[in-house]
Amino acid sequence: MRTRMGYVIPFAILVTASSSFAEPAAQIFRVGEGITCFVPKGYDPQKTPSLILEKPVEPQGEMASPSSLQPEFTLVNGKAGATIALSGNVDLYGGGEVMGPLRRNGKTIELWNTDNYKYKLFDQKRLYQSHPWVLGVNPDGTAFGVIFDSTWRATLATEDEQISFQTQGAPFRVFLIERDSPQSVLAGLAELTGRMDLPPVWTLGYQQSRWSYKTAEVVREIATEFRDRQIPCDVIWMDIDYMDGYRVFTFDKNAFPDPEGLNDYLHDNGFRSVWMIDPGVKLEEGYEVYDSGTAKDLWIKTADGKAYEGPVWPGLCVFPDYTMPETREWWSKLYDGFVTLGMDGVWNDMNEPAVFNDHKTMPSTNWHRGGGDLPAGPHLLYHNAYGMLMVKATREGIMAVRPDRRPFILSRANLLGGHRYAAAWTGDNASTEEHMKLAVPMSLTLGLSGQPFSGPDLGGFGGNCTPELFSEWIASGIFFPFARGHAERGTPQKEPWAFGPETENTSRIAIERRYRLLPYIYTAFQRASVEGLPVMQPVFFADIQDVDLRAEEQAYLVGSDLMVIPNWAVDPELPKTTWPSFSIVPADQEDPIQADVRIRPGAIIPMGQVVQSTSEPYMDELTLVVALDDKGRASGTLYEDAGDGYEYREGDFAQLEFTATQEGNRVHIDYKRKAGKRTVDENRPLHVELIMSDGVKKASGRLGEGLTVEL
Ligand code: MIG
Repeated sequence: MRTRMGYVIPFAILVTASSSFAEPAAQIFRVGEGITCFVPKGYDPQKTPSLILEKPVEPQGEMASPSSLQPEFTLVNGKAGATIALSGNVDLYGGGEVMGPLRRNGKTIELWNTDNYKYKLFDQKRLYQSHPWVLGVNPDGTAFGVIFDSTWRATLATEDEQISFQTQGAPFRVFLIERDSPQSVLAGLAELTGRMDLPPVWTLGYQQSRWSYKTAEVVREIATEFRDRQIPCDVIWMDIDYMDGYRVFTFDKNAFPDPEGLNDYLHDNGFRSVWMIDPGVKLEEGYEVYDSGTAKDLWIKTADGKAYEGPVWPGLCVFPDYTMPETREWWSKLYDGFVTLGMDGVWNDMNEPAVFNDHKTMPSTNWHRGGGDLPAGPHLLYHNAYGMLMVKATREGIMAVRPDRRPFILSRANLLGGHRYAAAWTGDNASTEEHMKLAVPMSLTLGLSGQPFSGPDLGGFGGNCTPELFSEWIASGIFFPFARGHAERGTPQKEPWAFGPETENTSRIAIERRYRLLPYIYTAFQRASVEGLPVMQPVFFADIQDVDLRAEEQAYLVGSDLMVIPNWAVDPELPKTTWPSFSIVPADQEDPIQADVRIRPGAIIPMGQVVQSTSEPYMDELTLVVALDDKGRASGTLYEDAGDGYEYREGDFAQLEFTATQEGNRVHIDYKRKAGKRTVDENRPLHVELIMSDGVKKASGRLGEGLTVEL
């Protein structure tokens, strides 16, 4: 450790002559490969605890070689900030859940988790989640990332000349990751903030939600409709109306008299269920959740020490103080007796926390008591971490009840690093073309900010959706990591069949395409869970030196080998090497609304069969889509395991590597196991579809035999 005061201060004084002061870090040390930690004077973990990092960092000596990127720290009236001067043409990304373009140069956002209905409020500068993180990509493809390790309310400005982060709280550390590509910077982000656990495979199927399917009977009808119409679907979602007067962990006795029976019915028909739980607890004596939390004194307090009360759906509510370990433990235990009724997943909504008032949340002066590693502090400090602490406790609760299954939690609010606990949907969008298009950079940016598992309400939440819009949205959005249709109460039905036969047909084809691609998508998730890379990736990842691709935000990649070009894309900027299109299900050729799906030259994409849900075997037959590179070679990976549970951690998985090699007029396809002990059925039928410029060459055989395609 050493200080850098000596030579940086004169510079700092020069550029900030008019403001009070800006100074370099008091301590600078290395914490990983290409990762530097900058600690300002006055940093105190008791004032700015780290909730973003997965675990404390250990100094590993001095910074390797002094970087040109040096944060300068300010502290004005107790409010800490940091700026990093940039030189050269850096393309900036990140900031998590944001409105607007993928490329963030010239943008300012506010980090203050906000219930932002139809993204209309607060000048569109704040949404439901906070990611104090910037990714910078240099013209040559080398890259850097910056974590501003603070949850205090803040503003993040990403200008061409500098990045600045201004908080309303105490000094904080800055982590700088400098590596040779944006992909390796994101791997570095995951080294600091952790990796997403591998989700159960059913969460990668299509999911149907509405606020609300109001009775168990309606839920059964929706499920039946999917099966009757042969539209694949894995999950039906239960929104707040299943509860008794919006009291969390209760059921409306008339509408949902037998939740366990409903779950059984859904399971028998190949569906899973996800049920909503909000943080606000109805203030009502005699209500078990209120009484037990009150007895233990677990509610957030006002500045003068009373339990804070604010209105949400159930009427006046109190709010669990998740900064307290005893609150998290109590909250976790509430899920016992809940998920034991057969809930497969939990949906945590309203956890900004949202309160029905002009500020959309509780006063910043409210008081959290902390405990364990967390100091006591005002809501101004903990607001942005509230959703994350809630879903952490939710996750622990579900795992305690059902340790053999992988939990699934969807959260509206979250914080950088919160992908460790929950997936994200992008809140209350509207059924507009603008929001359909905006969803691409929004989920891409979440992926570039460490959250691999996200997606919008397909078809749009608020307002009416036209048949044309729904068709375009499901056709282009079905390949997002999280693929769920949802709709606001009071809007017309938005299930795939609600718009007439043409839209139903387009929806079915789109959803079938996703199901055929599940082996590839699951492999991409597995890779994300190990390497920390996003599942949905920007097109510029395909060629990080091609600066023409840096702002492309209509087309997107899934994993590194598959590109999706929405039918509505206008002049998308594509890689200079042409990626060939391919057909996923026969019907996609006759439907112009389907997205153009392409494969990277040199890649092999594994596909399965169309099934109605992942509860059916969907990989009994394998199809390999192959595109040779200019050397006549291709390769690809398939990861498979039980699809749920943790036995894969003991080796019950198979990671297969496929290769294609051209020799004269023949292309040989081979496979070998790269890792894992799971038995692979070598008798499994194997089909190859080799995409050549003069058409698709096909061959079939058995997995164990290897195949040769004649050109
Ligand atoms: O104040 O539970 O974003 O998906 O349907 C609205 C009802 C509360 C907001 C969520 C939305 C959900 C709705 N919730």
